[in-house]
Amino acid sequence: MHGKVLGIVIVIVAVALATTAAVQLSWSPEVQVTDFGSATVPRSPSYPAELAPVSAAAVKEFRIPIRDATIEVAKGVTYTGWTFGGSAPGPVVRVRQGDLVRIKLVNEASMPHSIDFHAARIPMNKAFRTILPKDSLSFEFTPRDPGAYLVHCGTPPVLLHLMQGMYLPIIVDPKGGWPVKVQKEFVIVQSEFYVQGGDSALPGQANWQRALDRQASYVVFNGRAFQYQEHPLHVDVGDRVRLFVVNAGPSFTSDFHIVGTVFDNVYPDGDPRHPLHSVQTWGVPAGGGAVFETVFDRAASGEGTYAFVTHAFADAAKGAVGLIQVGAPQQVAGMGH
Ligand SMILES: [Cu+2]
Repeated sequence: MHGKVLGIVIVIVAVALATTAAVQLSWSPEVQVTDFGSATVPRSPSYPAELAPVSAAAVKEFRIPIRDATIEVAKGVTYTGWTFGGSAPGPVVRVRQGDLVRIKLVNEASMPHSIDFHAARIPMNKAFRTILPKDSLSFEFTPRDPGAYLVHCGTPPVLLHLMQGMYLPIIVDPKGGWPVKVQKEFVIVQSEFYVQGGDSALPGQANWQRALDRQASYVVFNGRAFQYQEHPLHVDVGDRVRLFVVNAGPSFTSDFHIVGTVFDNVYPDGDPRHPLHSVQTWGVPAGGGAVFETVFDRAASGEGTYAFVTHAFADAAKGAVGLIQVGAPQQVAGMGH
């Protein structure tokens, strides 16, 4: 009798242990490690605006090297910049609300820098402090707020570090995913460059006075003037599209608009809990972000060419304009915008 009871207890305990082990195994957080030093953003033919879905790993680690780099800010115009990972903007950080995000910042450049994550709620003296060349800094945070956020160097003068190219976007997907299913997602980072001309003492370097005066040389999407006019984004007829627009500034607002359609949804700052509907143009402030959704319906905004712009047209004229090609339209050239 006793032996039988003991045997049953042992079996129950064994089953319980096995179940616990299996549960722990399936619940152990997968860690995704991304090194922005080895995965440099390809610049040719254009900064890759199309996004891959967020990974399911509950822990996401990013090694972000700070590097001096010569960047092309307009066709044939090079600029002596400072970057996260070798490009301006740097690579996209994409995570989910509730993930554990681990950052390792490594200063491989020639002067002190830092990193400021707008999506993080964390003491700035701890995570965003300036580190010297050859130094590194590690910190972690759990993003609580979904959206499209700016990441940038916050070392004074911040205007200088921003105009040099030190920014990248972070996208925080809502915990349960986005409420609207889309076929394609793109990231667009607007920024300005202030460049000393070929006749100056330091061609291709920062023009501090122009930056103070807000006299931008170029206003760009994803780091280079007019790149998506030459190399349009492509979607299929009928696609729903989500655009994550982040404005690095340093000083201008982006009046984001797509010529030929209306946004079904705009989420200011990118939080789907506060949607706006049927929006023509939405302002994204310097240091801000927003999420835009629209559909290229066959019956309405169907096959054809569409321009995305900042509707502040002095800035669009300096490079902040690109094209979306829907389907295979006859003509891409000859747009009025
Ligand atoms: Cu910096």
